[in-house]
Amino acid sequence: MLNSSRIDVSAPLRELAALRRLPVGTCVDMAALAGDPEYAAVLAREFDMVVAENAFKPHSVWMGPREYDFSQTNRLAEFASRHHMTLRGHTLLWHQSVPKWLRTAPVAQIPGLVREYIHAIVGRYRGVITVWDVVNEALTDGEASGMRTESFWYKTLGPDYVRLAFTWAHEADPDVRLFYNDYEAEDMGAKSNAVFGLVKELKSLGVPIHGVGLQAHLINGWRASEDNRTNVRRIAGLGLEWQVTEADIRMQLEGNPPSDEQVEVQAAGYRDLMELCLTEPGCTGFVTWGFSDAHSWIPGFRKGWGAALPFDIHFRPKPAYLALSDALRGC
Ligand code: 9MR
Repeated sequence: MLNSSRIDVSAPLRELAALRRLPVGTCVDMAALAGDPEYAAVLAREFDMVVAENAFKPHSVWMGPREYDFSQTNRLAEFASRHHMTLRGHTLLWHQSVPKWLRTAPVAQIPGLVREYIHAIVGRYRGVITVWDVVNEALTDGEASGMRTESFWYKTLGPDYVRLAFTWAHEADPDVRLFYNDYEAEDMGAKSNAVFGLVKELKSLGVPIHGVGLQAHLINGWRASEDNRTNVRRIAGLGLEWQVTEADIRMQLEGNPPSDEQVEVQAAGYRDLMELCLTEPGCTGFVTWGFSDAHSWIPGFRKGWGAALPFDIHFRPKPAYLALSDALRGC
């Protein structure tokens, strides 16, 4: 399928990206990092920024009141430091990551506990984590996109919880850059309007917010459009940064290997996404949600879909990798 002689890995993405002053990152599966030396080697070779796929989420760290398990987070921080990588923090408050024990805590205690937790984890990685996704996916899908009122955080901390979370994170580390992160907000539309409205309001209230994470979980065939440009320009127009935070481009496989055509179409999508970041104002990072098709959330969550990442299951670079590399080289 691949003509590997076309693919030049002599200049890893992180070297090319450094010349463009763009951090290039990926999420890390801690089990793969511990168990697969090839995974660790490709990760260290290609990327200069890492984010934990799951290890920094509250349900992984927050074991009880004032009880934190930093063993995995420390491992990732050590790996990042050893390989001269920066670390993104993902995430402080997400409706899908609520520690079980917290659900039965007295409601009156929850704001205090959350403030303590945010102080503990942000404080612990002060000066190490450069960007935090403070709040993840607070907004609903569909035409009437608005706050997820069913979220545990909304219900226990109140409608103002996004502002509170940013304020608490800033108290713990006044230098770390604080992001709001969401999916399907790359285009112009109801969801991205809601994201824009939320961050604009936070900015106008003087809340310490520095950027917007656009996850970019995309479907094969996606190409950048004028809408994407309009959308990121309006974010940058608020004086905010934006980053591509969870890029992958999934394709429908139904048990078959991807066709040559599918991987070429995918490469064009990756190239467009990187070019969007390189050519529009405000983009300060490009992160993929994994790098090898051997370790990706897609097949487990979207039956029949996969092959969403720039390396195949054997860690061989795909045309998508070459496309990212070409975009970074400006050719
Ligand atoms: O890829 C992650 C998967 O391994 C986890 O089981 C899941 C739930 O914690 O989260 C996935 O990552 C999500 C990310 O944290 C937020 N945006 C959507 C990502 C894919 O579902």
